[in-house]
Amino acid sequence: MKVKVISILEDNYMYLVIQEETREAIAVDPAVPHRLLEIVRREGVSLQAVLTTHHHWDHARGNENLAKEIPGLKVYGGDDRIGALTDKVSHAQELKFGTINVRCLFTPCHTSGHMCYFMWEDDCTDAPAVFTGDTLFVGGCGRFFEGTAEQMHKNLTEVLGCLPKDTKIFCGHEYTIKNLKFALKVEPHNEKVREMLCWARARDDDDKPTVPSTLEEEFEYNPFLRLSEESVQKFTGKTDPIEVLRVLRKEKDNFKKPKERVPPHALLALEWGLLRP
Ligand code: GBP
Ligand code: ZN
Repeated sequence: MKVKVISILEDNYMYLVIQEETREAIAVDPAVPHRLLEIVRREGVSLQAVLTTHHHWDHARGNENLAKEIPGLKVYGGDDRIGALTDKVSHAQELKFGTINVRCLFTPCHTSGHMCYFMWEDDCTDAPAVFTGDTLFVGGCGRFFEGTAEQMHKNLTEVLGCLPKDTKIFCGHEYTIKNLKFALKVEPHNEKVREMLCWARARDDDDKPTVPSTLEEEFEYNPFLRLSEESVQKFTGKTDPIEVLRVLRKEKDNFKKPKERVPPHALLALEWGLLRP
């Protein structure tokens, strides 16, 4: 099972999962269909199905056009607001595409019908993968547009947090640098956060994605998965994990990169070459 990471729009990802022997493929959140079809053609694969994590336009808006282009295409999702939906799925439902298995994981909160998709291949020792849409990001989590801290807590601890530690995380957006800057504010002494931020900046310089990470890695630097850590509790002033999560999300909603204020005399010194930028 090969996963092609395709960067689209401002900071979204869509994915093409390829079954290498049969050359069959599944798309996740193909919001820019012509780019997907170009890659489908180039790879010489046949598209079997679309999995949609949630109804937001930057994830689901490609479905109608794809369905027109490929008659009979199956479009899976957990929300009636998803365009061209043919098969509504529910929690723990399993789908099979050749040797690829998909377990649908209901993760309501970012939207009330959000689904994540856990995938593994028969007779294959590769690590499994999970497509987390806007529920879990590398270093962060999605906004609570249509749900509560209680729901997100369940999503992060019971649904996603219990997957095998080596599960590869493929999320819906490239927010890693922003997320880790916030993570560093929460845990200024967490060396893993610093290391990861440095790595994410280097990836960005090379125009390379930071996905996939693994669940094991996320537990080391993602504050939203570290609700019982003393440092995270201290930052939020709470100890109950749901309250810790509620405060973390509120803080992240209001988190902006502080403007760099260069005092006027420093600007002059910079201009005269007396200071290094
Ligand atoms: C940024 O950080 O880049 N522009 C800001 C915030 C997912 S996209 C962008 C933002 O709010 N992104 C959403 C999110 O959950 N971010 C996590 C975080 O900020 O920590 N979306 O495109 C968003 O879901 C959308 C589309 C939203 C349609 C509502 C509707 Br309706
Ligand atoms: Zn969204």
